[in-house]
Amino acid sequence: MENNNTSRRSFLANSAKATLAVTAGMAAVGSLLESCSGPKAVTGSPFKTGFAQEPLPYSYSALDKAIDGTTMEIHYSKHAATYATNLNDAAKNEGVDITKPLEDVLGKISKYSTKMRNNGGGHYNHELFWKSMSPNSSEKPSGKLLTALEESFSSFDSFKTQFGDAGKNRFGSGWAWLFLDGDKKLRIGSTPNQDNPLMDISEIKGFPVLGLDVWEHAYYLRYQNKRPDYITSWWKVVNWDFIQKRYEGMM
Ligand code: MN3
Repeated sequence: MENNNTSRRSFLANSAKATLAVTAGMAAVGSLLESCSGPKAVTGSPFKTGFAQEPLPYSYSALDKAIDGTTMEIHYSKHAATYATNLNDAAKNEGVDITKPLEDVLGKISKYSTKMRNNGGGHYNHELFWKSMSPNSSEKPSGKLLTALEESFSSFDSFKTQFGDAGKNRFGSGWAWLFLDGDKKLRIGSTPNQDNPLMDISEIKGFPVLGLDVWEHAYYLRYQNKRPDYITSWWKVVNWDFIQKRYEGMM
């Protein structure tokens, strides 16, 4: 009798364990599916962007080896300035505290208007873009960023090709991105219009390390329809010192 009770108890205990094991297994599959559905968003970035346009860190004509001064002037003082104005207008209408980082809004952009999405993204993307260029480009990163690019994309040249392709293949207007996913892995992707990987509605999610504007307004005066030529020239003015600091600040 005692033996029967013992074996019944042990059967029940084993069934409970089996149920737990199955449940744990399902949870594991669940989290695996979740991780397969796309890169996780990066949280806790030390980088913060304000709502006002910062001064351009060089003259309009300083990047002439890649981008002419007239394009830079129109781009910064008209296109980007308009995004900043419209962003502040949307923030006022939608009760957004502009003393807080813009990143907070972009992370939950689905809760705001299309005006906030287009202009919040437009402002953030351009603020990053201006800083990502310099007349004194080293034309290649070094240190941890170079190592990570080589590990992720097999070589620096291969990274450039893949990033360039993301820009060339973006249909219509948008951006090419090098970004860090939630596992701190470097990835390449692109977004339409003024979306970016910080946005909760974006197909690619993570923290932007380097972004390239492939809207026609960024290159049309000198390059007309030849977006690939613009991208090839653009590498001459990438501010790798800044991009490296950005990358290392996130690691
Ligand atoms: Mn632009």
